[in-house]
Amino acid sequence: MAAGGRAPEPRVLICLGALLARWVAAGSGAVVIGELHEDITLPCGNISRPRGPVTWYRIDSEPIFLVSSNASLPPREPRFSLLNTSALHIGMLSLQDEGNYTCQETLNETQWFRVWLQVAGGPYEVVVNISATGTLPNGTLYAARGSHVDFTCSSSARPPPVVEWWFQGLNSREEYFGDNLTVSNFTLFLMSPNLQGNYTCLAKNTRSGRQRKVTTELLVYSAPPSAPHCWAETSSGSSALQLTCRWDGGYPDPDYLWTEEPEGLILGKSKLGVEVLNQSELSDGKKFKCVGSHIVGPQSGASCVIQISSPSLLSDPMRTCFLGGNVTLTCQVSGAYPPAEILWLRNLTQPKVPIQSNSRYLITQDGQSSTLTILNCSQDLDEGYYVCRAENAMGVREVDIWLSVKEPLNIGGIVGTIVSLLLLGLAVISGLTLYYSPMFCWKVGNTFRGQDIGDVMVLVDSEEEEEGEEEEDAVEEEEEEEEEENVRAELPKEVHQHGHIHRVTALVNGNLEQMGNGLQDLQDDSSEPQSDLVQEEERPV
Ligand SMILES: *[C@@H]1O[C@H](CO)[C@@H](O)[C@H](O)[C@H]1NC(C)=O
Ligand SMILES: *[C@@H]1O[C@H](CO)[C@@H](O)[C@H](O)[C@H]1NC(C)=O
Ligand SMILES: *[C@@H]1O[C@H](CO)[C@@H](O)[C@H](O)[C@H]1NC(C)=O
Ligand SMILES: *[C@@H]1O[C@H](CO)[C@@H](O)[C@H](O)[C@H]1NC(C)=O
Ligand SMILES: *[C@@H]1O[C@H](CO)[C@@H](O)[C@H](O)[C@H]1NC(C)=O
Ligand SMILES: *[C@@H]1O[C@H](CO)[C@@H](O)[C@H](O)[C@H]1NC(C)=O
Ligand SMILES: *[C@@H]1O[C@H](CO)[C@@H](O)[C@H](O)[C@H]1NC(C)=O
Ligand SMILES: *[C@@H]1O[C@H](CO)[C@@H](O)[C@H](O)[C@H]1NC(C)=O
Ligand SMILES: *[C@@H]1O[C@H](CO)[C@@H](O)[C@H](O)[C@H]1NC(C)=O
Ligand SMILES: *[C@@H]1O[C@H](CO)[C@@H](O)[C@H](O)[C@H]1NC(C)=O
Ligand SMILES: *[C@@H]1O[C@H](CO)[C@@H](O)[C@H](O)[C@H]1NC(C)=O
Ligand SMILES: *[C@H]1O[C@H](CO)[C@@H](O)[C@H](O)[C@H]1NC(C)=O
Repeated sequence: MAAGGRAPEPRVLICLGALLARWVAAGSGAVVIGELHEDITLPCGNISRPRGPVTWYRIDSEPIFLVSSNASLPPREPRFSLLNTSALHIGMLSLQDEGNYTCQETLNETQWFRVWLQVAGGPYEVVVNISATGTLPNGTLYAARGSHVDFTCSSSARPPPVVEWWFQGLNSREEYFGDNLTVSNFTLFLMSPNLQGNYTCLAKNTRSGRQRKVTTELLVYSAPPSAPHCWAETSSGSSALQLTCRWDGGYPDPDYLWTEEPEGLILGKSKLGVEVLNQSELSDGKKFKCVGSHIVGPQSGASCVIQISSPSLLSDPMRTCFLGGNVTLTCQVSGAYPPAEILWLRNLTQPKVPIQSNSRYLITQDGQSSTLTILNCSQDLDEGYYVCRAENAMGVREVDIWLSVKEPLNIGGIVGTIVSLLLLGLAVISGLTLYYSPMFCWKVGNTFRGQDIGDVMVLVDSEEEEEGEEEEDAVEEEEEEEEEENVRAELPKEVHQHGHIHRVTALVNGNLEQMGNGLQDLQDDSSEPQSDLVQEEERPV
């Protein structure tokens, strides 16, 4: 078939060659871009008038006949055909089809039209590699905050494609990422939350304008910056204990695991970090550990431990109030975890009802220390037992405090102080004299005793009303306690008490604390402040 068709070629081609030279010099001609493996149609000029006979050639080193409107000349290959009697249609473009083509139209005179066919391919597969920290189960990538991430993107195309990266963060417009990227690889150092978003690698065929892109979502995760902290609290309205663990500041939220120590018994695993234990699961001194784990945090997680314990109470066993005065009872809770609720109760007609702050009572609490101030003490109403009660999920403790109400003494604190100071001076002098000349002093002492000062009352009172007013009947000691460093003023007053005769000795060195202890020694057999562990009742003298 080809032999018949190609017979006229040499002749035609000679003049074709001459025409081409002219025509190429003129520089006219259209460019048509075809897509690899697809069909393409090359027009023979852009004339819309009725066409004359048309013949198509390919211009290589020498022109090659392709197809003609003369039906007696068969096309070179079945891929070539004439469309609308003038245009060249090529099926299944291959790279070899790229080149210059020309069509010859014969009317009154022969016309030539040149077409430059360019073949474009791709971009084909876009290969993206983001060297992030890891991949989530759903395929999303994540990187740790502060880490550095490499982005590479490659694709192939004919001609070689332009490859560029685009970035879209949350609620922001897509931006060209790094507008100086001549290469498709780049690295982001120090990933930060605002770099979280969708990264798109776009490969573009410069010839065909075809694009292909791959979008990858990259999350920027960060572990909480500080250690977790945990605490226990009594659930409101119930006796259950709520354990809470917080490890904030990370993204996403961490997971929490509560275990009972030291066995490591698992209580629960959650995103909330809260576990509720009912009272049957609790015992004094038990330890619980919370381990927070974060996807980009330390491998072993971060933990905190709490130990629950029942309250202990510390309080003065007894207090005294002047009639019409005020007195403050203090109750100190220690060792309670979770913190105890502290209540004051009056062991009288309504033993179960807690005392509320009102015009007569003032309750203040500072941390685990509570004070009850009784205003305007009255003997009938206020004297008696007060109960301080501390309760947490681990247990309840109570301590009784005895309040006695007394008539106020008439001597003011200033007078007392002055007298005390005078006596102190006197005592020092006496002491010195005694030291240097005991005999002389003995005489002086006798003289002194002879004088009528029996009704001088020594008070070391004033600042601490509760101790001062008790010394009158309480500061009594056996006379000869040599090791005591206190300087004493001996008073000749003899007091009958408990059926014994005591010499009243007033301590005048101002050591109130020591004196206070001495007082208590005498008042009762217990010199310690009463604690909840001391079960026996303190009774007033
Ligand atoms: C078609 O081609 C044949 C063979 O080359 C030729 O003899 C004939 O004259 C042509 N017809 C026209 C109309 O050009
Ligand atoms: C072929 O001709 C028809 C009618 O003349 C026209 O509609 C069509 O667009 C033409 N096709 C090409 C490829 O030029
Ligand atoms: C096609 O012709 C143009 C000039 O018009 C030339 O620059 C180009 O290289 C030619 N293409 C081929 C494949 O020969
Ligand atoms: C071609 O010839 C026809 C008559 O045969 C004439 O009418 C027409 O103008 C001519 N065209 C050109 C471009 O010379
Ligand atoms: C991605 O890049 C990293 C290093 O840059 C390399 O270790 C890894 O094998 C690459 N992954 C793929 C799928 O090419
Ligand atoms: C994958 O999971 C992460 C975390 O659960 C989520 O933030 C992200 O939106 C998910 N991505 C897709 C594509 O579902
Ligand atoms: C970009 O990364 C790819 C894949 O890792 C690599 O083949 C290519 O050479 C890199 N290009 C440049 C310019 O670094
Ligand atoms: C842009 O890239 C070129 C070559 O990669 C480099 O020489 C030039 O310094 C870069 N400019 C900026 C502003 O980064
Ligand atoms: C990233 O793309 C996914 C899927 O198109 C979309 O759900 C997500 O919201 C995008 N993320 C951002 C930060 O735009
Ligand atoms: C008792 O306390 C109340 C209220 O603080 C105060 O007004 C009152 O003066 C106090 N009474 C005495 C005797 O200190
Ligand atoms: C009240 O006090 C008495 C004895 O002082 C004691 O036996 C009793 O348990 C107390 N009641 C309360 C509720 O504290
Ligand atoms: C096609 O026609 C237009 C006007 O119709 C003309 O400007 C142009 O030069 C013609 N040739 C080509 C190759 O487009």
